[in-house]
Amino acid sequence: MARKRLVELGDLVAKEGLIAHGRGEAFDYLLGEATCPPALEAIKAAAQTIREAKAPVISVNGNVVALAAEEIADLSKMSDAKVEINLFHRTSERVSGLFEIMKGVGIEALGEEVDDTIPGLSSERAKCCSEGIGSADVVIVPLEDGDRCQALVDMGKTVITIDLNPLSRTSQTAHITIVDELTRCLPLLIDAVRGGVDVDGFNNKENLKEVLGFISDRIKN
Ligand code: PTJ
Repeated sequence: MARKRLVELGDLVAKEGLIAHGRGEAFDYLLGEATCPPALEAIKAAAQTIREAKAPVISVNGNVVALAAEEIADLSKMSDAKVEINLFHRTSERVSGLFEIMKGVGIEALGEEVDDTIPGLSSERAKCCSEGIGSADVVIVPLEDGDRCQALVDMGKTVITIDLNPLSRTSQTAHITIVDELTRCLPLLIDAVRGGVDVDGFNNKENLKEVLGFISDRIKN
């Protein structure tokens, strides 16, 4: 995975973001550093949900911008989804630096000026934009373990996450969890949005069980 890029961006990536990356790598070893079959199903379900969304928003933090600004831009353009910067360790310097990186790949991200709040959160992640996350019907929340996913679900939004840890709070509370590495998964997700394949009856809890079964079989064999 692209550790170098996370370090290169200096303070634009939170120090905790480097720890987050290490957690991800540990799970990626367990997965065999490849997209597992249940993740391919989750990608199809996510693509269908994104295609059918009326106001989709991709929420990005420091790690996501560092690792995948271009792929996020491609997904945004392909699906007409807005991009909003939402940070746990929010500072105006980090928000404007990440905003500039997204601008460099052709995306005018939201999140610099916030005028709305996600109810029930005490962290900086509660801050959002009414024209972005505030009014979204589908929110894509990659690479985040926290209580924001449940808060977004409580607001009636459909949440899609991409997280290597199938047991994280976000993985467990999202409607669709893609257990895969962000930069490996995004090109597949973009292709799936473009391709228009539909899925019959996706069940996230069952999919997560399949991922855990996949990991367990790999460990045993
Ligand atoms: O930029 P900020 O200020 O918003 O800070 C970002 C933090 C560090 C707070 C955010 O990334 C976070 O919530 O970190 P956590 O709590 O460690 O959760 C990150 C989750 O993403 C963990 O479950 C990791 O396993 C997972 N993860 C890490 N790297 C990747 C990943 N999942 C997919 N692809 C990765 N490259």
